[in-house]
Amino acid sequence: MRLSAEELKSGKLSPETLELAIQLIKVNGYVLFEEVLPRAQVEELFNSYTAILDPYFEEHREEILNPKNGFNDGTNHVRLYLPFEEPFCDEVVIANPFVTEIVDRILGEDCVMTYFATNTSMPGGKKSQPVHSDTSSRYGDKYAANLPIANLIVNYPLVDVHENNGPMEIWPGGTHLHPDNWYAPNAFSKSKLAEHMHGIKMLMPAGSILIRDDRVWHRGTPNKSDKHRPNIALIYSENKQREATIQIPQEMYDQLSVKAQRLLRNEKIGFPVAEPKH
Ligand SMILES: O=C(O)CCC(=O)C(=O)O
Repeated sequence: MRLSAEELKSGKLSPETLELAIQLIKVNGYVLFEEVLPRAQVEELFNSYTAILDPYFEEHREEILNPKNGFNDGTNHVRLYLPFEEPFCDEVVIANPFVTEIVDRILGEDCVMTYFATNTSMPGGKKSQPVHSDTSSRYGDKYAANLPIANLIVNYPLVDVHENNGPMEIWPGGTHLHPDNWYAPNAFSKSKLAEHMHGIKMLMPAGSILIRDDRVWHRGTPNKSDKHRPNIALIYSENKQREATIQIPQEMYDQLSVKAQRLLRNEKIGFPVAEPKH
C-alpha cells in the first residue's frame, strides 16, 4: 500500500492505516508500505553499503560461496551484519515511526530490536534459496498449535526490486499461521509444498518498508541483473532474555532518541562498532 501525503509528512500512520497494517500482518503475514524513505537517503545507504560489501566479499569469497552452506549453494546470496554506524544507524532506519507504531502494538511497547543486518542477492546467482521461515519453532516438535507473533522482520530494499534482480519470493496468507512444530527441523519440506502453492515476488520500489512475521515462508531468488539487490534486515522481538549481538559505542547510544535507546537497551552498549561479518 502507499501511505498518504499527510502520513508521509507527519511521520504518523492514520488510525485506519495502523489498524489495517496490523490486521494484514496478522492475516496475510506481511504489510508493504511502498517508497517511504527519501530516494537520496536510500542512494546514500546503497553506496555506503556496497563500499562495505564489495571488499568484504572479495576477502571472504570462498567461505561465502561455499556450496556446503545450503543457502549459498549457487544462490549468490549473502547475509552481512551491519556495523552500527552512519548512515545505517539513522533513526529513520532503526526507529522508523511507521514501523515502531506497528511493532509496539503487535509485540508490546517493551519490545526490542535484536538484529541489524542485510540480505543481498548478488548478480550471477543460478538458483533460488530453499523455501524457509526465518526463525525456528519455539518448542521444537512438542507444540502443535499456532503461537502469537514473537518477531517481526523489517526490510528496506535499497534498489527498485523487479522480476530481474532477485526479488524475495514469499508465500503469504497462512504460512505464518501453522502449529509451532511446523517450523521445527523435522517438519515436512517447505520447498516441496511450496512448489504446489501460490508464492508472490516482492516487487517494490527502493525505500519501501516490508514488515513480516518471521514465520512466513519465503526464499531469495537469483539476481539476473548486474547490480546488487540489497535489503536491510532488522528484527524486532518480544522482550525476553536472549544473547545481545549489536555493538553500540556508549556515545552513539547516548545520542539516540529515547525510543531507539529503548529498542536497543538489551544490546552490547559501550562496545566498539563491530566489523562487518557474514
Ligand atoms: O532478501 C532476500 O531475498 C531473502 C533472503 C533470505 O530469506 C535469507 O537469506 O534468509
